[in-house]
Amino acid sequence: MHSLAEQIQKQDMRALARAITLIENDDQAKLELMSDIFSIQKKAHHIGITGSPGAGKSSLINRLLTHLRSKELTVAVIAVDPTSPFSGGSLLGDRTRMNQHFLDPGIFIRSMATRGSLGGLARATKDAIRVCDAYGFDVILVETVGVGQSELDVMKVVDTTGLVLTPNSGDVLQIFKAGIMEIADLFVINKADLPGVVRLKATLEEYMMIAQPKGWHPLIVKTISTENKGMEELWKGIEQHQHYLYETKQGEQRRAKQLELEVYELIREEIWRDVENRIHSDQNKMEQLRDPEADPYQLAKDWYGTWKGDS
Ligand SMILES: Nc1nc2c(ncn2[C@@H]2O[C@H](COP(=O)(O)OP(=O)(O)OP(=O)(O)O)[C@@H](O)[C@H]2O)c(=O)[nH]1
Ligand SMILES: [Mg+2]
Repeated sequence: MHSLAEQIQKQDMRALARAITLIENDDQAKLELMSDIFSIQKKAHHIGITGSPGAGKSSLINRLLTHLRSKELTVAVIAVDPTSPFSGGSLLGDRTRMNQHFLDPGIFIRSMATRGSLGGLARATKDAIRVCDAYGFDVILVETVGVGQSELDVMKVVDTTGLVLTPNSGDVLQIFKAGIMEIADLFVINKADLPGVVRLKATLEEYMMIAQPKGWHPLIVKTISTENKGMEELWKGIEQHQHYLYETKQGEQRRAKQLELEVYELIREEIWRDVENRIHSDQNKMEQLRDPEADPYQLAKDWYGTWKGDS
């Protein structure tokens, strides 16, 4: 077994941090590490917390951490930063907000960014979750700003997704348009100390009436992170969803589906690399591409046809 995986299993936090750096950099050593990680038994529930910038995700997670520690649960937090790996902005913010937890051996907090590649962020997050799970945490929380496709993809790798909304922010319309509503298992109305809570709740209920979700009906919970209110309700809601996933076997199905998509994605990338290599190393094809009259449909069809014959 890879020595890093062994150290992780022995709950060496520095090894865990190093492993996540390998994942983040998409280092070659990652493949060996991950194949060992797969053989380690895992048990954690994977929870995503998403929402608009400034909705209070980090503040909420900070309070939830305290709550979970009071129940003697160990927790890993992965804050996914889709922006430049050099900005470090959210890392600093999260560090100050979650500072009090840094010395607690039952808590691991890590910001993560990647340098792109197709679906890179979601895959890196999934692998980071896996190593945290192999370490033995009870709960793994993933924070990401819910604004674009890559963040949406990140939320598809967890078991339960909490969508953080704030009253009177116009969030709902934006989020609705971006197709983020559908991924929510829980709607968390944070900043419930501000006016507009009743209206936001009514809007969400209306949304559910129209959307008519089959099976699980997303719960609505109210929280005030700044006053540490609503954490027990939030955790109960998450547990309820966890219970539902288990009882209905939806959890297994969800993870199987995630795995399937992950395999497709990896195959797609392999094929893509292969295709690019073939084209770039073929003078004749490169020549054809220089013809301004070239028909891209025909070229794609012809080339793909010859390769299909190859295999
Ligand atoms: N009034 C009020 N303010 C809150 C509440 N929760 C968080 N805030 C404030 O909202 C601001 C943003 O909080 P963060 O926790 O950084 O929000 P975030 O969603 O993690 O932000 P990004 O990571 O930048 O997207 C901070 O100034 C918090 O103090 C709340 O329940 N009520
Ligand atoms: Mg944050």
